[in-house]
Amino acid sequence: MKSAKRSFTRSRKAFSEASGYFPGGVNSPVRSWKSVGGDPFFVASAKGAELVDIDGNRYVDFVGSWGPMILGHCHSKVVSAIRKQALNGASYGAPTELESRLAQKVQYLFPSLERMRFVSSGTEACMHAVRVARGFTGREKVIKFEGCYHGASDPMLVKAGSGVATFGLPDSAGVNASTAADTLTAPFNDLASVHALLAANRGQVAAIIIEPVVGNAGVLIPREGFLKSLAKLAAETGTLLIFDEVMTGFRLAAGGAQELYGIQPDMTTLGKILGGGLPCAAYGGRKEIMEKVAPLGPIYQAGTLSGNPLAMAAGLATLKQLSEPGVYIELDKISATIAYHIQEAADAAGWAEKICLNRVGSMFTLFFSKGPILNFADAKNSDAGIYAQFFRVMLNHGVYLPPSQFEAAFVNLKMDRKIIKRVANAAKAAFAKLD
Ligand code: KE4
Repeated sequence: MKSAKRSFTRSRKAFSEASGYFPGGVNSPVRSWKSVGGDPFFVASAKGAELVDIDGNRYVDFVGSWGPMILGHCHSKVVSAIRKQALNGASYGAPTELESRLAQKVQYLFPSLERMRFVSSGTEACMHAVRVARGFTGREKVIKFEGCYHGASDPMLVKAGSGVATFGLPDSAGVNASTAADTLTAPFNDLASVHALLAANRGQVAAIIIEPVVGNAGVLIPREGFLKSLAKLAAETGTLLIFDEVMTGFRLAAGGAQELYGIQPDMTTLGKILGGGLPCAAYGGRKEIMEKVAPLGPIYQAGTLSGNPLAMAAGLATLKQLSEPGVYIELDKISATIAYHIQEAADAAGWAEKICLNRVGSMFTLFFSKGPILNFADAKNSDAGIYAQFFRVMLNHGVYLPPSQFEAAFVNLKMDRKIIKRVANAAKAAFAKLD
């Protein structure tokens, strides 16, 4: 199927102008398309499953603002909720009942969140959750997993040092070695390495923070029993377990990965879908932990726009739609059908043995590497160059995949049969073109 010739003239012009304001012309690095090459398109509008760029090109959107747009873009109920609240004011910096209404919904879906705080980004949520864990336990170290991303706060921008007992190393310029030293890193799905880190740092680890299903290495799926054993190990060592569900919350199930895998973490972070596309995130956990947070306790955390009324209204409208019966069955059906067509296109073009598609519910990653892909080291063996080629051809056929091999693609409820057919045809054309 031939792809219509696409023009990117206006986007190119906009990108060059933006480069005069923002580093790399963008307000978040992954939007620059650096890892797939070429200049990013600039968006004019979005509706349902589609984005339209400023040159008038339409795309089936598998990025969905990196997760929030699970209902599809411009859902009428979300738009009217935002519009209605906007007429009553955008922000007050004072308590509103809207915050309690959203918290009530969140607590119903995530019973582990006995107390919570709304903040404005997943970075803030994870940063504060780690500080609260340290303040509550009086311990200084934190364990994270290679390939997991918990936002851009210093303690989280750390990569594995060599060997078990050695310290974390900064994963970004500007992160002090002394800060990085307190963040230890283990391979995902590797319980023995967590055991070893805890043994080598006995009584010093405040928390283990994990994406229960990883989205930021591409999708990595927890081995059977891994999360349960991790929770047991954390409890046995007085280490708090923090589920970073910024991406998986309200995505994998109404109650996120903790509902799907039946695990009660000590603390949870949420974001993305929680705000229905507006800036909203949350952190929280057991009452005895959260009662250490100011103004009740000595751990400080604050935010001008925390619990912003517009975001509360958008979040409430979004979660209301997600509470409809059968929504997650429908999402999984759409996602499974899309995955089937991608796999079928790969098989038909002789790529069956050279790809691995990791999927949990409505998030998936197509790795250009033979599976299984169980951790970040496996993921890094993928051919990012071929992924970039695949991305480009799919784009020219009107399908916008994440512009990085190490991101998750997100399915939304507006991906109907016509949309799925477009994706299937684009995948056939793309695999046929790969060298
Ligand atoms: P934000 O600060 O970007 O709202 O959230 C940070 C964060 C925390 N935890 C998880 C599991 C996350 O996925 C994220 C953010 N995800 C990336 C996409 N992989 C956001 C996109 C971007 O950085 O532009």
